[in-house]
Amino acid sequence: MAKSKFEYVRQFETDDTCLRNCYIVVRLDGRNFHKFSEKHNFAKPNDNRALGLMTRSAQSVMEELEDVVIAYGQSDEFSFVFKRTSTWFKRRASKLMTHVASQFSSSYVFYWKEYFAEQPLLYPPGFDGRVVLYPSNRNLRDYLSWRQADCHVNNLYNTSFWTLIQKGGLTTIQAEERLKGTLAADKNEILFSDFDINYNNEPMLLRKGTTLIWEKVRPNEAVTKMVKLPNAEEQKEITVTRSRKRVCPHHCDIIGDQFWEEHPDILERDD
Ligand code: DGT
Ligand code: MG
Ligand code: MG
Ligand code: MG
Ligand code: MG
Repeated sequence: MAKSKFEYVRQFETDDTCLRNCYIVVRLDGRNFHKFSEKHNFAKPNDNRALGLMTRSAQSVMEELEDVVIAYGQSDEFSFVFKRTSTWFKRRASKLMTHVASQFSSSYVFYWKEYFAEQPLLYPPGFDGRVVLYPSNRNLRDYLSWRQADCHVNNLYNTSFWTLIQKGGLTTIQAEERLKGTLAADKNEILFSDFDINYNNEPMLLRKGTTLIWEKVRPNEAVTKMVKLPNAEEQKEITVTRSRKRVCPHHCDIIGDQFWEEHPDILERDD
């Protein structure tokens, strides 16, 4: 077909192909969730409905898009890791990122009612996205460790802050003052001696965030299928084993080696 004289405008498109061999991480973050959480009466410091909805939306991203091997979320953010050999959308960063962001956002609205039965959705939420490439398993694990450490630091602070207010009767300004300059050990101590709260007994979901991975439902269920063999006229019944997989949430430590040793299929070899 003859090209129109307008075709040249394609050349203005920039190449954003992600470097080969790298894990492609797309991180989404809720836009102005400070306000969104206030307007929708999120419980402080953590709202289980909101966390559940984030996880449900991330699950939808993994089920609908190809090649996401692990996702990690906390607060109003979720990171999605595409396998390093993925060729989905020719590894074009903008395609991958926008598909993740739009699938996530529409799912967040679609599933809202399942999590916030009594609370109407007052306006359309948005999520920003970014793409980061990690060339080695160490870099990728350090990235995920960084996000989980962030979850821990923020949750310890927020738990202490809101306990001082909700149980200690302090104002927000007094609570901020009380926590100024405190280290993790000090916050643990405040929670323990003043409020009888052992931070380590707080729910794993809140301390560790949510990790989603693919797991086999049942070890290789056998299915009988009619197939036409390549050089035969008739069909033949054969038995194939199909491993059905499902996205499963974990709320465990992903900084140490144990999780990775227990799930050796998530990462591809470095060489
Ligand atoms: P941004 O990301 O720059 O558009 O602005 P924000 O406001 O989304 O800031 P960000 O992402 O650094 O912080 C997340 C906000 O969301 C923070 O104000 C606390 C709020 N948030 C997230 N999860 C919860 C929750 O479970 N309960 C409550 N009350 N607030 C939450
Ligand atoms: Mg932000
Ligand atoms: Mg945000
Ligand atoms: Mg955030
Ligand atoms: Mg199209």
